[in-house]
Amino acid sequence: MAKERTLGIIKPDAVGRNLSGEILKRIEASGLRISALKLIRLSHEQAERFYEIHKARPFYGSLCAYMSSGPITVVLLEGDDAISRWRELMGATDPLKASPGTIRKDLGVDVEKNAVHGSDAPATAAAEIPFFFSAVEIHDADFK
Ligand code: DAT
Ligand code: MG
Repeated sequence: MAKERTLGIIKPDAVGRNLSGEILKRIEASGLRISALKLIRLSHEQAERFYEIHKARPFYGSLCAYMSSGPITVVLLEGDDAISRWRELMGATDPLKASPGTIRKDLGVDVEKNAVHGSDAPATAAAEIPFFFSAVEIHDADFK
């Protein structure tokens, strides 16, 4: 098992419904470590940059409007196989298709307002983490 870092976002629908604590509780209960955390609001342009990979998809405009519609809680998660473990906690993109007990199944509203984001591979994590966090904002979660 490789120690990995991944980016998590608690999206505007979940922050707006006071679910940041519930989601952070699930993250901590899973054993993943939180090594950076903040509440921010993206501009529309920043959301467009973050989701640039989806530029050609029909939902891109709506996704960027939604992701800049309110504050988000952004976390850097660390642990063995953190990328796939966080994706498993999140569940499938569409809450209707997500497995029971996952965050999206339990807390997502629909395929767009699906409560959380997670990096999908080491290369994406490596690009997404510095989009939100600078070196001084990242802490060693194990205090070593
Ligand atoms: P994921 O967030 O599971 O990695 P993705 O990368 O395919 O999914 O898409 C990014 C986000 O775009 C997703 O969390 C919600 C939105 N999205 C995906 N498919 C959609 C669809 N068919 N209609 C509306 N929004 C969609
Ligand atoms: Mg994705």
